[in-house]
Amino acid sequence: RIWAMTEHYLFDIDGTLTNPRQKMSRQFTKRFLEWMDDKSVFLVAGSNLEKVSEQVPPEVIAKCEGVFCSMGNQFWSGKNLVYENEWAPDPLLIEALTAFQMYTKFPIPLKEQFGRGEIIERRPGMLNFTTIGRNADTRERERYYEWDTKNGERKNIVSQLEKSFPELDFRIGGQISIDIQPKGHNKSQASEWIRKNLGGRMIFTGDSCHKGGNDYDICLDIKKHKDGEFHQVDSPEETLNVLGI
Ligand code: M1P
Repeated sequence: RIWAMTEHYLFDIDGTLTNPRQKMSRQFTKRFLEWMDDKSVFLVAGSNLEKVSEQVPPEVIAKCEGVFCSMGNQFWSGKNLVYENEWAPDPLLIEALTAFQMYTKFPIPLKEQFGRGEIIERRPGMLNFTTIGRNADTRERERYYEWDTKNGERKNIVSQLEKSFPELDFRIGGQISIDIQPKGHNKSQASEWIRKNLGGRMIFTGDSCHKGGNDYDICLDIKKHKDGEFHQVDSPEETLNVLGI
């Protein structure tokens, strides 16, 4: 089926098909599943397959032609692992990230200082870093996001790290974290793979298409090759509007 398609729809997940780190809503799932009939659909996630499977219902994943995970560093077609990139981060990077976490100015109440989970999540070909811990709940995520928007912690961390590690890409993806990977190993790996292996037009939808966002590189790649279009959205509801459903 996939080979006969001339148009491929590519979607980011958090903030595009679901609210950040939440499950796809029932209403969204129903409308999206109907729309997917006879379309070639790919997911292009910043997070790993485990998280994608927590958020996206199995019936939606089953209807996709493929799932690019971990910023396009791993690609699944059904149960087949098509490719996976490996990367061993420099210990100096880990040290630098640990220091940023120690000196964060984000106010965390004393009683909440433990149990927020790891600050560095290693994924195939990349890592994800957050000063507040990956287990932060929705309320804390929102509190951090608001604080970070005003205080620019993540932007500041990125600009310092870019100077020390010019061989790496640092992208602000969701509400609390930064995706880090070797230069070029970003979401544009998905559009490159489709171009090389399938051809046709690509229509990408994501919530972080601005410069520095983790959807930026795939948008730039499609623009450069003039083989598709992209849509910046701010919520799953806006995605439905873009699709006209
Ligand atoms: O898909 C967008 C981002 O979602 C999460 O970001 P955050 O935890 O900051 O909201 C992460 O999985 C991140 O890797 C991903 O890019």
